[in-house]
Amino acid sequence: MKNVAHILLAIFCGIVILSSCEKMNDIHSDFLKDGDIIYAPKPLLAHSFGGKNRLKLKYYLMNAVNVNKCVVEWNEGNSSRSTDIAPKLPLDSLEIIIDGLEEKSYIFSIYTIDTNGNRSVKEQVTGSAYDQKFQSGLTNRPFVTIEGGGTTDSIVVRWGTPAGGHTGVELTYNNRSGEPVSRVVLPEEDAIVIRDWESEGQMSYQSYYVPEPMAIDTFAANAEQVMMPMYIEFTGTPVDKTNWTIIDFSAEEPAEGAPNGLATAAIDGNPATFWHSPWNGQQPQHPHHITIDFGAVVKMNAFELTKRQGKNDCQKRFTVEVSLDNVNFTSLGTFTYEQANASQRYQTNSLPLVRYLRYTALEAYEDKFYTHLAEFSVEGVVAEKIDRSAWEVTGFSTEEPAEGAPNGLVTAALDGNLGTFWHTQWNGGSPGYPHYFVVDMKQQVKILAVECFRRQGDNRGQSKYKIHTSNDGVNFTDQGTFDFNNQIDAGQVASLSFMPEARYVKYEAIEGPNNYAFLAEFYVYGTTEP
Ligand SMILES: [Ca+2]
Ligand SMILES: [Ca+2]
Repeated sequence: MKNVAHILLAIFCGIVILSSCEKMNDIHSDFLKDGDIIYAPKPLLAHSFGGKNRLKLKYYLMNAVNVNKCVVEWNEGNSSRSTDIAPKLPLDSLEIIIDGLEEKSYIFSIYTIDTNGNRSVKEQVTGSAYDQKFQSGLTNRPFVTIEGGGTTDSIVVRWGTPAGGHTGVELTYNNRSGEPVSRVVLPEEDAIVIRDWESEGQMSYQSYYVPEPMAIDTFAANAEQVMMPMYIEFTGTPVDKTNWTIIDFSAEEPAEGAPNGLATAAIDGNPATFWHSPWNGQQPQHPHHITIDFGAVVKMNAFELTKRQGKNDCQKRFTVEVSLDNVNFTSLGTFTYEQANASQRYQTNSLPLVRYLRYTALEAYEDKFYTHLAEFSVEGVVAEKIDRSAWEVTGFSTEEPAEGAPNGLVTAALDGNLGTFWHTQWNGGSPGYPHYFVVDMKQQVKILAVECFRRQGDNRGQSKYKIHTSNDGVNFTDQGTFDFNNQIDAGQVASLSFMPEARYVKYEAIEGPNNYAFLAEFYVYGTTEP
């Protein structure tokens, strides 16, 4: 648009200049009354638009009576092209494509010829044609991540900052019916949501560029491939709120008569009661927040808000952040509530494992300073901490009871006592990584997560581990590699993307600052319901 505006402005200026030129031409004509040389109207405001082995020249003609040809010369006059034209009066814009050009810059001379054979003065313009040299410098817009994949319906593909001249990324992948799908990510978008994809299929992506802002051709970087995540059917159900507690809130207002107004009224399961931020006396502005402790770890696939009944000045924009430790929160995004809806459900783009959830109202309808909310609800699967009493250790790399059993034994990582730990051998030999143990849980568990505690107060242990699962104790499937912060005592929960159903779990420490590994406690979270 900007360029169009520029050109229009240029034409306008051109016309102004031209009008004064016309007067000059009149004087000129007087001089040439006896007719030595008569010039045809000169091409004006010539522009070049680059392309692939070609370019487009655009120019204007004013009052070009009798003009019927345009000639373009380049390569110092060694190449030329003549075109028949019939310019409209009084002003016309004309275009000519010059093709068959090798990749370089050119100087073009453009002139017209009229029906009497009079030529115009030449207009010069520079332009470039592009080919392999430009093409070979192109790289794809950086692909950052694919998030999600355990949900029934969506993943988010994120993209880095595009290089100059980028016009979009084209994605192609198959949907679950095996049909090819093509999507475009525009330069101003940094993420795209995909809702139907073939499990572990290939996605091909290719970035497009123009060599100059108004180029007539687009060039593509070489296509690259990335594997799409597994598609997993995940059916969450409404999570029971009986054990939920509000552990933090910005403020509440019981002036209408508690429980109304209290933060707890937003999770009491009763749509008729509501949390309300203060309005009686103090009138704090947005944001307003509540933090909920589910009292359990939940694999969450959706959440739902119910507005205060019968009110139109409800929440308009809000954020939801989730956490496993009430310290580190991850944002699920900023959402909009449709004013007309009594309640509204939002599906998450990934399946976060959540113990603590912070809801923050950012803005209300009708520009109200306050917020109110009847209910916050969640859908997902509650991950129970699997009972370890029947567990049996069926294998391990090494263990080291030299500090006095049970310390050092694998079973010390499963005894519920943070003071005891499994330790790999250090007495009479200190084998290096990897170190592992295998437990038989004695039942089928759909595993959602594991939780590990380091040997308390000791930062010399492993910093990375893998989880493998098996149904027969022989054939194991790699469920991923996880970072482990060996600087903290607190439990660290790692979510398993693919939610395997398994009886055997293998913990494998793969990296650390020393040869040995140790672990105070190891828990599995999941569900044993079919
Ligand atoms: Ca309520
Ligand atoms: Ca222990």
